[in-house]
Amino acid sequence: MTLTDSARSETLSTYMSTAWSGDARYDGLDAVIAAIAEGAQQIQQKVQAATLAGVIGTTGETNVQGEIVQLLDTAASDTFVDVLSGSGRVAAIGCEEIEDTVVVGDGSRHRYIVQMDPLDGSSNIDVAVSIGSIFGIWSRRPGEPVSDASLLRPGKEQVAAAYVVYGSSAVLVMAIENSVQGFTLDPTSRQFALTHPDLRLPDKCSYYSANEGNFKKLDGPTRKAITTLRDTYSLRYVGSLVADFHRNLLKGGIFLYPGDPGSPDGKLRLMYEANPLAFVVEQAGGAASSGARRILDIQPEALHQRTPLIIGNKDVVDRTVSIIGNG
Ligand code: AFP
Repeated sequence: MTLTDSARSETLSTYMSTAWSGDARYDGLDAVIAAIAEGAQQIQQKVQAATLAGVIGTTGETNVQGEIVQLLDTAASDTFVDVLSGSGRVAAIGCEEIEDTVVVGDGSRHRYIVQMDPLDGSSNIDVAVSIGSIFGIWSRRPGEPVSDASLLRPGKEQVAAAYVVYGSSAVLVMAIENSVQGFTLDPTSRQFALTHPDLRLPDKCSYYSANEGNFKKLDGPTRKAITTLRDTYSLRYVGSLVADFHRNLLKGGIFLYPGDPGSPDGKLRLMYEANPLAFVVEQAGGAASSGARRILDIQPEALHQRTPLIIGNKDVVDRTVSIIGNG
């Protein structure tokens, strides 16, 4: 992609000051996104200096998902809770690392509910592989007091979603209705510059991303779906959802983490991983399904629930879902 000078000189702050200016649906959203950008900068510095800064390793605890907590998981969770609370616009936060709802504020300016995976792919931290952060953003229902129930909203009600990849560069991708924009952190100015304006999935799907090591555990139809993809596309699998998703968004591809008879709901979290990325992919022209239904239509029953996820180019997602469903 060749960038014009005007695109490159646009920063996240200048973009937000004009992109939805005057649109009441997004009142105060700029403060929430700016908080995410601030937190992402802090995490990017910690990720780059991880070994040197002594943040590699585990806390010795397991999280609510039963997974080993890395030191950087805790640092990222604390950082994003801090900056989002400081934005003055967030009413409550749901976080993969925190069992209960974090209630931030109940005032009329506290308009947004944020659900986040503060550090996705954390088992990749100590091997210097890309990791990320993911955020789904809902408008609080007018007049509704903040409670656990305020967070159990289907993904289709999100007003925005964002993710950050901490890779060879730090990239923040933000979506609102019909618009997906990518910004790269300029290490000199410490600003996010608009480097990927108006992102759309390429028409051609190039890659499939799945944990092939799980193949033997899968049921027959899902195996058939995987072998069909294997026959057609190149395999790319990082093992950090954000990194796999970001590559497929830019290059064209499908990511799948299906359920299997032992874990019918798969591994990934509906509220922190599937919903935000499903929102992004749909605004970019793609699709996301659990295999049984559109991800964004699922009515959540619990904050930490899991879902199978099939996400990427719409035609390939539809074909894969039909093989899994009909097999
Ligand atoms: P970790 O945070 O434990 O590294 O898990 C990452 C993740 O939730 C997601 O980012 C990956 O796509 C997926 O799990 C990888 O899972 P497998 O290691 O089972 O392939």
